[in-house]
Amino acid sequence: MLRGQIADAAKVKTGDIRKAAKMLAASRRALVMTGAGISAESGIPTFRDAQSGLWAKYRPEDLATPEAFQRNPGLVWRWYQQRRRDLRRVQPNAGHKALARLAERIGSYPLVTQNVDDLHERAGSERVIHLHGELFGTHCFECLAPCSEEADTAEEKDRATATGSEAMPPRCVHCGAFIRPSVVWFGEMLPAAAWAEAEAAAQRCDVLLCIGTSSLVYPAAHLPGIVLEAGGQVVQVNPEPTALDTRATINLRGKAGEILPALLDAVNEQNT
Ligand code: BJW
Ligand code: ZN
Repeated sequence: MLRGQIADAAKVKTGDIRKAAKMLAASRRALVMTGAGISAESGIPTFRDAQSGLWAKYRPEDLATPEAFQRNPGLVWRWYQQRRRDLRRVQPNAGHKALARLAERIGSYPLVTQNVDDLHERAGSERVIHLHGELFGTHCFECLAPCSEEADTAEEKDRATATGSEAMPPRCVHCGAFIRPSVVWFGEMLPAAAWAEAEAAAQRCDVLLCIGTSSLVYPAAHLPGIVLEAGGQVVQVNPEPTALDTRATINLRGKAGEILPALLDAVNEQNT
């Protein structure tokens, strides 16, 4: 099984998978960090992929800012509504599932994700820390009050979008300002508790498995450096070169949905 999967995981050296598996099996405090790449094989485009359809003329970087929301709240809201609809239609992939099963093999570990989707949770991972918020959450742009009634209202707005009429975000019941998605936009602070937990986990971890991120967005991109400076090792999984390549202890070049099941098998072999 392992040999077959490794053969499928093109370009990856069997030795590197075994070495990474040995590190993980021996680790006392592992940490996993994920980016958009892990959800790509579920059909969620990565952040820096070209957008398609209605959104092809916009760059995500130009929609994911407080300024964009203030300038055109309807446009930004509709983009997030579309992404919510897309997320409801997709399923966790082999990469998400392998990470959930890895916890059964090496013991529970924190899983820090930059993703706003819920695919890790749906795959069964338990200690998920969302650095950049969650797509299904909403709160007031002005008074920050959480909005729990968003879902129904949102469905109405979806219908409005489908029929071509202008959909605007719902209004806050407390102050009347627009409701926004509970995600972290450029220039905004990360949720303090999530960042503190991620930073502390990086400082004490002995192996970081870093999957599917371009390592371009800070402060998340600082986490591998924190691990290395504290004496830990970093295993990266990515089909493309990234900003982390030269510092990673091992680079497993390939798709998460292929590499992670092979890595899980190799960890199982270590344990038997
Ligand atoms: C596969 C695969 C497969 C494909 N398997 N892999 C200089 C230093 C430090 C900070 C800054 C700086 N200059 C500017 C900043 C600030 C800024 C920043 O980092 N900018 C950089 C672009 C330079 N950061 C911030 O603003 C952050 N806040 C902050 O710093 O607060 C302090 C502050 C306050 C005020 C002023 C200044 C500072 C907040 C960052 C929030 C990021 N938010 C987003 C949007 C979330 C909501 C939404 O989804 O709409 O988060 S941006 C976007 O990028 C999203 C992602 O979580 C994040 C990271 O992207 P990720 O996951 O790496 O995705 P991609 O697309 O980049 O890469 C995908 C990877 O997958 C690729 O490598 C593929 O090869 C790979 N892949 N298929 C495995 N099958
Ligand atoms: Zn409000």
